[in-house]
Amino acid sequence: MTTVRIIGAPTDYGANRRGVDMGPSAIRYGGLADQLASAGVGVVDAGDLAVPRAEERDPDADAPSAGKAKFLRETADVCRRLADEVSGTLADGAVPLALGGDHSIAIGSLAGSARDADVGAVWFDAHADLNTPSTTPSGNVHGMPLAAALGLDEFAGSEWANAPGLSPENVALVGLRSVDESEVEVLRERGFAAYTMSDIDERGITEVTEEAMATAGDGVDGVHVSLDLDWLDPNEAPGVGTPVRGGVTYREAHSAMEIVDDADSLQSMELVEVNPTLDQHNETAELATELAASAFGKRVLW
Ligand code: 6HN
Ligand code: MN
Ligand code: MN
Ligand code: MN
Repeated sequence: MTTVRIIGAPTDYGANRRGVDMGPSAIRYGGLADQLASAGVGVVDAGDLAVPRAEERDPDADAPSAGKAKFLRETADVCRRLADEVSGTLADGAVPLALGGDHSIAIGSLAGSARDADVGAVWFDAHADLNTPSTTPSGNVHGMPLAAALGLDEFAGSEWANAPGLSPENVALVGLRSVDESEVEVLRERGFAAYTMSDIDERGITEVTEEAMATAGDGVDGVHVSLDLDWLDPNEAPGVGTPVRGGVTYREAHSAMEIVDDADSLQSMELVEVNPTLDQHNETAELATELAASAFGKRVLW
C-alpha cells in the first residue's frame, strides 16, 4: 500500500497577501487525512515545519544580492528543510505531500524530490512561476519557484534552489492564463510544454493532462505534481491570493487529478496558495483535499 506523508510548510514569505501561512491548518481541518484514507492510501502526518513570522524578519535583508526578491533568505531556510523532509520521505518509501503556504515552497519540494532521482514536473497553475529576482514585477518569490528549480538567471548554480534531477524537457505547465512578458520569453526560448486555458478549451482537459503527464514522465523516475489552487476558476476556489478569472472547473480539476493517478508516475506533490482569510467556509481547502484524493486514486467505483 502506498503511504502518503503530509508535510506542512506554513509560509507567506513569497506572497503579498497575508494569511496563506494558515493553509496547512485549513487543509487538514478540511479533511485531508480522511480524504486520502478514502483513496486507499496510508497516511502519516509529519506536522509543520517551524516558520518564523514574517513580521519579525526584514524582507530586504539579502538585498542587493537577492535582486527584487523579498524574504529570499527566509524562503531558502524553509526550502532547505522541506527538501530534506521530502527526500527523507522518499528514502523511506513513502510519497511526500507538501502543504503550503505560498508557492515558493515548491522550490524545496522539487529540490528534495529531484535530489536522488530524475524527475519531471507538472505545474497546474494560472501562472507560469518563471520569474527571477531581476524579472519579477512584484518581488514575490511565489512567482519564481519553477525558475529557481531550473536554475534560471540569478538562480544559476544556487545550492538550495536548484533541483538537480529536474530536466527542462520534462516540465509541463497546465492552465496558463496570466503570464508576464518575461515569462513568455522563457517559455518560448526553453520550449517547455505549456498548455493555456485556450488549449484546454480546444482539446479538452483529458487530452491535455494526458499529454502533460506523458511529457513530464518520459524517461524519468517519477513526476512531481504542483497544484496551485488558483489553477481553478475563482468561482470554485475563492480562497487564493492571486485569483484569475477563466480557470478550470470543479469537474475538469478532478478529471485532471484522476489522470495524474492513471499515469502511475506520481512521486511527490504539493497543494499551495490556499488562503483561509480569503476563503468562503473553508471551501478552497476542502477542494484541495478532494483533488489530492483523486490524484492518489480515489474513485466513485472501483
Ligand atoms: N502564484 N507573475 C506574478 C508575479 O508576481 O510574479 C504572479 C505570480 C503568482 C504566483 O500564484 O503562485
Ligand atoms: Mn498561481
Ligand atoms: Mn503558482
Ligand atoms: Mn493509483
